[in-house]
Amino acid sequence: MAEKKPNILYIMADQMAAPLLSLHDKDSPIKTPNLDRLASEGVVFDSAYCNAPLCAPSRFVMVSGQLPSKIGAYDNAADLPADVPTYAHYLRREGYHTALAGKMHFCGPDQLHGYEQRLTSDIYPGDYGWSVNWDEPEVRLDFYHNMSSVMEAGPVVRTNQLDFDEEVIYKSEQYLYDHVRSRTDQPFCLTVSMTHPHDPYAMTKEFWDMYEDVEIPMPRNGPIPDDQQDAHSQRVLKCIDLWGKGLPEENIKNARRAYYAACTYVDTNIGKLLKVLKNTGLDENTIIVFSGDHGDMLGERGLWYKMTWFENSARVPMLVHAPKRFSPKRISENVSTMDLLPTFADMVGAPLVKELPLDGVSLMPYLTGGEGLRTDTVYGEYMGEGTQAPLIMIRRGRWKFVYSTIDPPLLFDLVDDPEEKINLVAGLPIPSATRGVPVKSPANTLTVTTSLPTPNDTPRASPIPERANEKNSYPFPSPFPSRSSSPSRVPPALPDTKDPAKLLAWFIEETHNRWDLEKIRQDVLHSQRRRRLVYSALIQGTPQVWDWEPRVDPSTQYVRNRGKGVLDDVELMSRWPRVLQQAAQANGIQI
Ligand SMILES: [Ca+2]
Repeated sequence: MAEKKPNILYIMADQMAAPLLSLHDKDSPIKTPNLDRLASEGVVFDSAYCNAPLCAPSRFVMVSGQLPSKIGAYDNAADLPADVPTYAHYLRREGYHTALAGKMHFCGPDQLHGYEQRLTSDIYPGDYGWSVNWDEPEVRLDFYHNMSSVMEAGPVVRTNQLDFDEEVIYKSEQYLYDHVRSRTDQPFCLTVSMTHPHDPYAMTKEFWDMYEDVEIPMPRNGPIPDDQQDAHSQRVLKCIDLWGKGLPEENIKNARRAYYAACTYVDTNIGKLLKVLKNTGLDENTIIVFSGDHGDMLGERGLWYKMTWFENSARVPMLVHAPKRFSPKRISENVSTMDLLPTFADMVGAPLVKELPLDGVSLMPYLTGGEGLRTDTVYGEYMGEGTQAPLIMIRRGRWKFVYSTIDPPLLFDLVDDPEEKINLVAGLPIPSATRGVPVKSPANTLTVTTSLPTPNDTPRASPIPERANEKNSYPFPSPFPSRSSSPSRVPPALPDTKDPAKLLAWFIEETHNRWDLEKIRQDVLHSQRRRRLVYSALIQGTPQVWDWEPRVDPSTQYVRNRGKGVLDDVELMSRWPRVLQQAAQANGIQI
């Protein structure tokens, strides 16, 4: 008999910063005993990144294995096309029951993207209302973060997010019970996606009190004066309404304590799922994967939330637990959540369709220690709020390179400077090879010729009094057009140098080979305008609702007179272990 295909339980947290967790930092005060156990028995990726430090774009990349610009994953109202293959499609083709409990932030009419069953609705809107608007970058939209999450941090009885995650975990537990009772011949891939420890920083007293006697450390890098922040961070500070303002230390500590408590809440929920796996026997053949969509600056460098490529914002926890298949180890090379689709496909033996585009690379060589491509490279793209042009990131070996056409580039040596204090290319001239056609500030280069809806036409948008600082825009040259339409997934080898000027030239060369940043910027603008127009129409008249509605058919639940059989049969089928099985086990008989 062929070996049974493994189940996959993929657990996600939202905004969980890898550098803060005890999973990745043994000195962390954050209490996550279940994750710690999984880590000690599993394969831990200590340098795992998201490919877009914002919720929806990161998740779309994660489910599809493709970079944001390939699939239109620009912001938190982007529409992932229904014909983009996801890991759910690949596994479902292989006979898997694919299900999603919790958040994935799909926007648009397809709210499933290959998941056969979605157990809950999403926590965020499924429409285009949160589109970013680069035509009017000075307008601060009402859905942008502000600092109320920090100023109001503390213990609570209940929140919107607790409503959500309690349902997510309950439905996930129930899914596992249902699976073992009615679908044991079919493998499952269940994605459990919690919204914690995402802000607001508010958690129940049960978890808040667990940090009563814990010294809550302040950020390692305190606030940087606004005018000394890098150009992108300056825009983010305006975006989150923190520009020119400070935060009281007490509020920062409360926010961090509540965040720690929320991480423990996530861990406790993971413990609940592990318990069900064990009690049902599903733990024998289930690969557990844990990761997230992005991190949280949580006050580092004076920044909060995400939207930047700094470690706290961009690095995500990642572990794979299947001790019988993959022996415990730590992986220090750079990987990303974009690699999960080919990894899941590898795990279940699903063939990838090689004619289809894919940017991720299977992590199986790291898991098994066997042969295979190890790129040690992460590519990232960010086109959401706080930007006005694509902000790309290349993480390779010890280096992290961040580039856009409107900001001075950043280069950090993560080995010598893990806290990213020194921009090695600050003030260096841009290599001559890149001096092409100068561009004006992106906000000014495009003329809107038709009367497109602006955020003021949509509900609850508000202009901010302070205009974006024109000094934020640098007259850097436009990159050359892409030299290769489909760059190889094998990245170039690192040059044997630590000379910042040489590294800058090398990374800029690769950037221009890999991306046509001006074309991407135009695509982003067009996508934004399309979505603003469609959204402004769909909120008129009878609203068109795309929010997923979990289907519950009461005629198939519990005890009914039709369909499920008589009362005794229903009780028998719903009981686990089954009475006969229990009797056999008690007598040591295999059935
Ligand atoms: Ca998120």
